[in-house]
Amino acid sequence: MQIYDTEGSERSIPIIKTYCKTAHAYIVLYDITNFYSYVDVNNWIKIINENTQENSPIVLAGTKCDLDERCIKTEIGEKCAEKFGIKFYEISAKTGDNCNKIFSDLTEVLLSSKKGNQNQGDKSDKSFWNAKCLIQ
Ligand SMILES: Nc1nc2c(ncn2[C@@H]2O[C@H](COP(=O)(O)OP(=O)(O)OP(=O)(O)O)[C@@H](O)[C@H]2O)c(=O)[nH]1
Ligand SMILES: [Mg+2]
Repeated sequence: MQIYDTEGSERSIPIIKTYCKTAHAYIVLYDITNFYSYVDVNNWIKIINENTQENSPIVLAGTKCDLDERCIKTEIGEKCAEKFGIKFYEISAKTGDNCNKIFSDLTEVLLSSKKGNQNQGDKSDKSFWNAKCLIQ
C-alpha cells in the first residue's frame, strides 16, 4: 500500500487534485482542537469528489483526541461523516488510538471492492499491494 500524506494548505490543492486522480482511498483529517480545520473538511471532500475517478472510499477522522482542549464534539464529527455517508473515527497520533484501525478498515474495504477478481482477499495478489491511499 502506498500512502501519500499531503499538507492542508491552499498552495497544495493542485498537487492534491493530481493525486486524487489515482488514489484508491482517502482519509480526511481535522484537528478536534481547531475549529477552522473542521470547517475545511467540506472543502476537502468537495475537492476529492470532483477529482477522484473512481468511487473510492473516503473516511473522516478527528485528530488529537488525547487533548482536553477540544472544540469539536465527537457528535459533531459523527454528524458530518453521516452527512457525507462516510465512516468516522477519532484518533491520536500521540497515543496511537484508532490509527491502525483506520488502515485495517480501509484495507478490508479495498479488498472487498475488488469485484470479479478471483484473488479477492488474497494478499499475495500484487494489485492489492499497489493500492494508493491519500491522507489529507
Ligand atoms: N497531542 C497531540 N498532538 C499532535 C497529534 N497529531 C499531531 N500533533 C502535533 O500537532 C502539530 C502538527 O502536526 P502535524 O502532523 O505536522 O500536522 P499536519 O496536519 O500534518 O499539518 P500539515 O501537514 O501542515 O497540514 C505537531 O506539533 C504535532 O506534534 C495528536 O494526535 N496529539
Ligand atoms: Mg503533515
